[in-house]
Amino acid sequence: MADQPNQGPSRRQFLTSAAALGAGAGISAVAGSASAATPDPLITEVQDWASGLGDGVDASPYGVPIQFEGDVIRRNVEWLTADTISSINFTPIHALDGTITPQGCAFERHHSGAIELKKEDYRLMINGLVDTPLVFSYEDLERFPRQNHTYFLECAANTGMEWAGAQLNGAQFTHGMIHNMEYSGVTLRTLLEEAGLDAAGDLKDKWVYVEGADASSNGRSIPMEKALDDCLIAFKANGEALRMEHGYPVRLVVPGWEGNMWVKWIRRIEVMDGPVESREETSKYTDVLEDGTARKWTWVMDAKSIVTSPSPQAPIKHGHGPLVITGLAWSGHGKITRVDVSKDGGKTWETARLGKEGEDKALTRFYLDTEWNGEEMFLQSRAIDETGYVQPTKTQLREVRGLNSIYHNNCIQTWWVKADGEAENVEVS
Ligand SMILES: Nc1nc2c(c(=O)[nH]1)N[C@H]1C(S)=C(S)[C@@H](COP(=O)(O)O)O[C@H]1N2
Ligand SMILES: [Mo]
Repeated sequence: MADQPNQGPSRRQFLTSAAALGAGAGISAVAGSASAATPDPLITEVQDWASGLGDGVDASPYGVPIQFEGDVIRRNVEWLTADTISSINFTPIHALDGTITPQGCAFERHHSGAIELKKEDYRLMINGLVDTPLVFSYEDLERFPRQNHTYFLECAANTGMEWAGAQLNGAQFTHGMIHNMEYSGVTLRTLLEEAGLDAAGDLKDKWVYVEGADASSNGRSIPMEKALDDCLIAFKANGEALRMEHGYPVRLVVPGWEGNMWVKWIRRIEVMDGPVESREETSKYTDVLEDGTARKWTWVMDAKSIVTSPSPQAPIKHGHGPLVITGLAWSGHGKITRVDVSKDGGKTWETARLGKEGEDKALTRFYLDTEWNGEEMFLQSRAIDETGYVQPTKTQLREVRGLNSIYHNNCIQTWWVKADGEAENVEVS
């Protein structure tokens, strides 16, 4: 990883000159629109908020973002689905920074709506090829040793509308079927071992079938190796109870694997001799290739990245000079080790700075601290993970997959940033 390659002399120079001009005038002087000779009333005059009292501590039960951030919300695309019950909305990734997605704006995907399930009414059953079939209450689950892990969840359909051409104008819509949370829960291994796996015999070819308590049940088969590796039965996300829409009170976490397998309101885990081949792993969540045959068991989300700002919903509004280009990268195969950014549609690349070291199967924030003087850019980012895998171009992906796919589109995205700072979703060839 390159260490701050773009914190060059120009930025330091800017900071020094801003200080010399005096507070307040400095920032706008950089944009070339004001000088120290024009006093800024926000600096020179006492403001309302400093001459009276603010609000008292809030008597309402739970805090919400300040009103000025009211547009940082999940949004849906109305024409995408017939109704909002079996539907999806999108995380406002264009407006977030860092890596953690607050639950309140983390995208939701339901096949039969989000259900209200009380902790007291919650049961989790483990049956099938185990020594002792068990039923756990929520309180039972809380008595097993817990762990904390941060993982991304990406719906396999993320970017699925972009196969045939540039379609949706905004990172929220092209790449917003993703969130990244810190989960607290019990490992699936702990619970399977509690039920006893001896009855299953040789575990090598065994599977678990997991299903939810909602009407869709969203049943999926997971190979035993993954079930025993890093899956979590999670109760909390980002420190607090799961929101209803994310599976309250308990959901399955399947790190690095497609979001569909992260069963919400999880009610049953059956140890089996083979996969069920359920709807969600046959007619859905398989990838039809050019010749009409379908890839199945495409569980892992390959390395991918997106520039979140500037982007169509986050145009450049300030003047020329310093510009922070930022975005997110992730890989279901492990850690992100490098992210490159191109301003010319992939002809030349610069290595971005990672906000912090890449984490296993979690979002990584990248920054390219640069200068922009109104020139057009064809902005792209490309992620590289610890296996050495490099995120493919759209052309490379189409060569292998054709145009019949919906799921697992991890191609490089292009934003055309124009002279006025506005950005548009485009394809470059
Ligand atoms: N029980 C149940 N689990 C489910 C689903 C569902 O409809 N029912 N949807 C799946 C799909 S397709 C995805 S992408 C993720 C979405 O999780 P989220 O709503 O927390 O973002 O949940 C998965 N788990
Ligand atoms: Mo999904």
